Amino acid sequence: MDKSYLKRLSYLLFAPLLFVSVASAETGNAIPVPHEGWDHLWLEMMIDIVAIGIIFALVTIYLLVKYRRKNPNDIGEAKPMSALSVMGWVLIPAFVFIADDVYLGVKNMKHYLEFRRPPENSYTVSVDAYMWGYDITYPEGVITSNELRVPVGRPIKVNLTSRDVVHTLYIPDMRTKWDALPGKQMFLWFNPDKIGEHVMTCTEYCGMLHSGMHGKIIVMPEKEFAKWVEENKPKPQLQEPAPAKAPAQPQTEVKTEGGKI
Ligand SMILES: [Cu+2]
Repeated sequence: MDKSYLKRLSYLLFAPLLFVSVASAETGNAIPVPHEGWDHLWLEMMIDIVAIGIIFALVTIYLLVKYRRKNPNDIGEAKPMSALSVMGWVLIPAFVFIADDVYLGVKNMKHYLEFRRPPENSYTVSVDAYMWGYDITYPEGVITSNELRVPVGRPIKVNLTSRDVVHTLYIPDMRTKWDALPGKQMFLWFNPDKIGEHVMTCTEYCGMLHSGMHGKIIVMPEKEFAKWVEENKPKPQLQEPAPAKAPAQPQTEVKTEGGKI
């Protein structure tokens, strides 16, 4: 086979791999927003599938029309193909699929690694799942049930466990979900980048009232959140003053009828 053809084919095969590595390079130190990344990846996947589907459909339609039987007596004849055209027909379509899969797979892995690596300045809360709700403990000592309040723009790490059976903490708007297992500490994190409310819910069937096991996440401006924490954190107990010690009595002599004791 012509060597220059093979050389050109190898460029064609490896160029997208270079593109993949550039696409997956880190883009700076900004805190990632995983839910935007997942949405972007989903959109890209849909566009790729549609584009590839249209290209393949057009080629198929073209071949069907070009090689259709034009009169009832036509008998098809198989024209021998050159080795080059056989390789082209096999390798090019396969390569289009594989290159796209590799590209999407690398981006998927990048988002997954972000999703499992909470940023260092995360605000950390503990969530205890139980039949059928969530208890949330904040680092300042505030405890809430089925309502997680968080400051906007700060990554939130959730330490997750369960008191009884297997549950899940699923936050659809944040594109994140993890199991809460009894006796085990799990975690997830998300970046609430806009003020608003979001649903959190259990997606692991956990008994009679599983469908009622949900709550909300309230993303608040930072100052309002700090005020809320201040108002709700446990107040230090006022200690009653210790009773003053009775002054030492001067020793007196007790006299009895019989004289001194
Ligand atoms: Cu549950």
